[in-house]
Amino acid sequence: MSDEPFTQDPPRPSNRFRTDGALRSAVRRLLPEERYALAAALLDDAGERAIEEWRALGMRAEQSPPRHVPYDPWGRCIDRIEVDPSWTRLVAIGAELGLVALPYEETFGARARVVQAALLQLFGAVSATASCPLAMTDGATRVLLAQDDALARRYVPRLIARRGGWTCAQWMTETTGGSDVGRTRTRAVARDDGTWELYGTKWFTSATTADLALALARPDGAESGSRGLSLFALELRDPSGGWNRLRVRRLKEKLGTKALPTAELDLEGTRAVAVGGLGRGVAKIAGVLNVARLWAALGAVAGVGELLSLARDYASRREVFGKPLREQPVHRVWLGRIAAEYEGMLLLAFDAARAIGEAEHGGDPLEARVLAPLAKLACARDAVDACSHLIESFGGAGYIEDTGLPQIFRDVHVHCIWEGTTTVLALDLLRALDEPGAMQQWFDRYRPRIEAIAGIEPGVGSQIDAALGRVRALLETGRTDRARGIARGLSRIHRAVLLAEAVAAAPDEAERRRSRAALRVFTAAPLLEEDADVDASELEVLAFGETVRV
Ligand code: MFK
Repeated sequence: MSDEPFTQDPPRPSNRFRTDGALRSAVRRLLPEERYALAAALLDDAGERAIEEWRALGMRAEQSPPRHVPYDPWGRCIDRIEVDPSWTRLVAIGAELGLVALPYEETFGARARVVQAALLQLFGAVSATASCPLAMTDGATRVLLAQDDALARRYVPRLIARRGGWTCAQWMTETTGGSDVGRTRTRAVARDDGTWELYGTKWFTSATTADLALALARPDGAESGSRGLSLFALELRDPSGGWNRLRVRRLKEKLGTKALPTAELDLEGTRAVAVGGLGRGVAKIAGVLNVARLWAALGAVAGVGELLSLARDYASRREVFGKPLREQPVHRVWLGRIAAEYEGMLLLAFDAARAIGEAEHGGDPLEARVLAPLAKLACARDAVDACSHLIESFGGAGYIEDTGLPQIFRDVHVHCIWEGTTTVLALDLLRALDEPGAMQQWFDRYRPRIEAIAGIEPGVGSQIDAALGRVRALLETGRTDRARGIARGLSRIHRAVLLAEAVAAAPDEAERRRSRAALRVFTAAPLLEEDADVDASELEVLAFGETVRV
């Protein structure tokens, strides 16, 4: 028996802009040639910094979660939320990188969100969810610019500042429901000076260290349901630095996102101003949701990309049964399948980033409206599955806390829930396609694309065509009980289209080989899993079972 001490060679992180071909080629394809060199330099630098600097900060933040200190040692109520300086630093680094500012600057124009998306791939998984306040700040900036000139002038320069700026939170969820926002109970009471006082409890407020928040409330006398809600902006601190009539009930104990301070807050007359006048609160805050949903899709993909890169490296180091894992055919096949799924979700999230950025520059609003929920629901859910496989690929080490691997898995899971669950997103997608003319327009757009694909990959072309026909037929039945299956099917169809287009656009043989393999492996699984013929009553029995007397 060997007396060698048992140690394992840990996976080594790499500069993912250099080692992740799917990421690099997506950026290259989506950026105008004259802008690619500048973006590549930024991304290469980010890839280097992620290896040690951001990772170390992220690990420290994860190990030093925020704390709520209700009283000082002398009994004074201070109600302070303390976060580790590493977390504050990560939020500042995200702002300095331009994660919030890029879409509002000139440099990359309508494709700025592609650069933002790529930076987020490198920052997202190692930064202890510092992306959360940045996402909401980005969404809030978009809403203020669209809804209220005066508030935009007052706050936007601070929100998009790369140094020393502000972050903005978004408060919707109450105990009455995170999805069913129409049940919001927070009241808004008018003051004589035209401002408002808010009274109520917000049950999940992420990033409670923000400077500004957008919150839904019901002005006294307004109708019930979501139509009676208005959107308000409030500064969390008063001019003396104390809370703006807010009380922290407690911080949440969460499955993941441990470094992120998520609180239950009481609003006790919090001073606020209406955004864009009264009314249409849900429609206004939907502007934050659509941007934050894009961030959620990208954040989920970032988790998969990070774990996949570590798993690939580990497979070269770890020996089993006399050979490195990478030489074991069963392991290669397994990682290859995950890599194909990763490439599909990466292209979908980047396509949503492209579309949203273009819509913000006067482009097609339907594409942005459809792709935001489609990317979020598909990438978030499928990332959990991929990350579950990936932590398994490390064997027991993937289940050990201080490898840092379980954290990525846990943090990815939040993307299925916040900013709308998969079901909410599927229903939102159906609602977007139900707008007058939207469904026809959306499906018409696939026609020329499928014809082009059929020219290069005939089998894939007809597979997509058949799946698209079935999704359309399901949509036309108006059956919301099948919303999740329809949405997932459409997302897989869209991914297959993007993967096929990537093959056609590959600039060289190596990239063509990789992207064709991704397409073939991805389309080897059915694009539409939902069986439209299953009887609803059978599903009901399976979902809830029957209680019997024994
Ligand atoms: C890295 C990423 C980090 C992200 C960090 C975030 C942390 C934050 C934690 C959270 O706060 S998570 C909680 C987030 N909450 C949600 O996502 C809410 C989920 N529920 C929904 O999205 C529901 O679909 C919704 C509340 C919008 C439904 O409410 P209603 O009362 O049924 O609204 P309705 O009648 O469908 O829509 C009202 C208006 O909004 C309509 O406009 P009009 O008045 O002009 O007809 C809709 O068209 C519009 N609308 C709704 N959803 C929209 C939208 N417009 C554009 N885009 C959308 N997605």
